[in-house]
Order: sequence, then structure tokens, then C-alpha cells
Amino acid sequence: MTAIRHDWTREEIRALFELPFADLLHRAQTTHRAHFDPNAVQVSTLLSIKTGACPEDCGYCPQSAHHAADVEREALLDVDAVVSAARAARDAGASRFCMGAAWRSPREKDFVRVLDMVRGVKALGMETCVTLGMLYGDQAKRLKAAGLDYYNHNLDTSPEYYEQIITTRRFDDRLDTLGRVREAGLNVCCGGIVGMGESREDRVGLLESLANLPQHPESVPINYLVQVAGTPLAGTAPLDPLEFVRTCAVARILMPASVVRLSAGRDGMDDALQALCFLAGANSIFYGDKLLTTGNPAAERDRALFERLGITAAEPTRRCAAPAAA
Ligand code: SAM
Ligand code: DTB
Ligand code: SF4
Repeated sequence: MTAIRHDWTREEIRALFELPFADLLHRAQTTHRAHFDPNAVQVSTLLSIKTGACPEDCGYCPQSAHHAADVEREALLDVDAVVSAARAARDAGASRFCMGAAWRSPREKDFVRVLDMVRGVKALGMETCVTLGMLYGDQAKRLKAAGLDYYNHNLDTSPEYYEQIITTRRFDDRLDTLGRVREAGLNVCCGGIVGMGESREDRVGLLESLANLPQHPESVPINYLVQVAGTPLAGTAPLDPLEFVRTCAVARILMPASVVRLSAGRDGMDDALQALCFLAGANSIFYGDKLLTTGNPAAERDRALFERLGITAAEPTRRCAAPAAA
């Protein structure tokens, strides 16, 4: 069993990225097998519960009101519509339902409706996840009391590159919300995006920030930028896909007991590239034809991929107790 550490240095992380590909994958796979059943992959389905017109200016995001992406705005959905979508996702095989809202932070009137959504989805026997932007006051505790299992809040990139991508909030604002989420006893889903024109050093810095949080996020989504016309990052030179695989592998090594999600960007990947990501230690995906506003592989394509690779859609069994904060 590899130790759970919170004191990774940039130098160490850089050295992992620089390993020959086969050595890096061997190390990631060894770590993966020490902590998890390597053939189980967790599946979550996403739903955008409030779409577009977001006041934040995240350069990657089609939902920002600052950009000209062609996204149909939609007000906060009704609770019944969300619970019906969750039931359909459960019946199609998803174990977790993630609800995303294009907000900087939730207003009280909307927040109480989200609490009802969480209660309704939880009552279906599914795990619940929401991503609502920054939380204040007792919001995290109220989400926990309503039955929320996970809160998604990504660091997205390195502290140094952050202001090249987002100017309407600071990296530290994200850390503050993550602290509130942890304090409320919620599981943390926190990762980032690669392929935004960042340097390898920025990928090192993102993973350093994640791995040195007081407690590792239980879920670590690694998104490959989905380039959407009208966003400032559309037209960015695409990142070498093998560098994406390396990022998954380094995340696995740094956070051995966390579930690493091969997140956005799968629609543009073939089966072989996804297989490499699973080999690198990714053990979770978004399942269903749509992410929030962009496409995801069709469910039947994912079922065929799992069949081809001998993967079971299941919560990857931890081979050790999830460690407490060091
Ligand atoms: N507004 C909330 C927030 O930003 O935390 C929740 C929704 S936001 C869409 C959730 C995450 O989606 C972002 O943190 C980002 O990591 C990811 N995301 C958004 N647009 C993306 C894109 N074009 N490609 C990859 N990931 C993206
Ligand atoms: C995460 O890390 N990726 C998901 C989820 N958490 C909320 C979102 C991906 C969004 C991709 C762009 C879109 O569909 O709008
Ligand atoms: Fe808004 Fe979230 Fe998109 Fe940023 S990532 S513009 S906060 S919806």
C-alpha cells in the first residue's frame, strides 16, 4: 500500500511527469492496484439544472455571459423534471447523479429548490452531487442535511495560471468554499482542466494544489478542455493526448486512494486513448449522451467500451480504508 502524502513538492511531481511513459504507467497501475479493484469504474450522470447567463468569465466555459457561445439559456429546472432525469439515469446504470448550475453562488430562493432536488434524487437510492459555485454561511451544512454526498468545485488550473483563465474570482475563493464543504462533512469532488494552453508546470501546479489539500478530494475529475466556439479558449492548440494520459497517471500516484475521473473531453477520444487513461488509473466517467451543454459518448458506446475492456460499472472497491487527514 502506498502512503497517503500531503507534502508533495513540485520537483517530485515534475519528475513523475518526466518519467518514460512506460515507467510512469507502470507506477500508476501499481498504485492503482494497491488501492482499488482495477476493473471497476464508477459512473455518474450529469444534468445542467440551470444553464447559461453565468456572471463569471471562465475562459473555457460556454455558459459565461461574458462570451458569445451559442448556448440556450434555461432557468432553474423544476424539482420533478430533475428527479425524473435522475430516475432515467439510475435505470440506465448510473450510481451517482450530478447536478450543475451556472451560478457564481446560489441565491436563497434557488438554493431551497436545489435542497429539494437533492432530497428527491437521494430518495431514488442514488448518490447525489451538486456543483453550484461558491458556498457561503451554512449552505454546505444544509446541503449535507438534505442528503448530499458530494460537492464538485474544481481548482481548474495552477494558482499562477488562474488569472489568465478567470478574472471574476480568485484561486483562494475556491479554497475557501472547499474548506466549507469539508467542514460540513461532505465528500469533495475537485479537479481541473488541461489543454487550456497552460504549460506542463501549470499541470504540475494544479496537481500539487490538489494533492496537498488537508485531505485529498474523494473524487478528482480531470477534464480535457472541450473547445466551444465563442469562448476565448476556442482555437487553443490541442494538448498532446499522451500528456493528458500522463496527467491522469500523476494524479493517481499523488492521490492513491481517490477516484480519478476521466471527465470532459471523452467524446473526442477513441477507445485506445480511453483505455490508456484507465490503465493510468482513471476509475470514473460521466455516463450519458450529454455533459452540461456539450456532448459525451452515447451510453451504448460506453457499454461497448466497458465490454471490450472487461470493465464493470461499479464503485471501485477500496483496498484500504480511505485515510483521514494526515
Ligand atoms: N458554476 C459552477 C462552477 O464553476 O463551479 C459549476 C458548474 S461549472 C460548468 C463546473 C466545471 O465544469 C468547471 O469547474 C470546469 O472545470 C468544467 N468545465 C466547464 N466548461 C468546460 C469545458 N469547456 N471543458 C472542460 N471542462 C469544463
Ligand atoms: C467536472 O469536473 N466536469 C463536469 C462536472 N465537473 C460539472 C462539467 C464538464 C462541462 C463540460 C462543458 C459543458 O458540457 O458545458
Ligand atoms: Fe459560470 Fe461555472 Fe461556467 Fe465559470 S465554469 S462561467 S462559474 S458555469
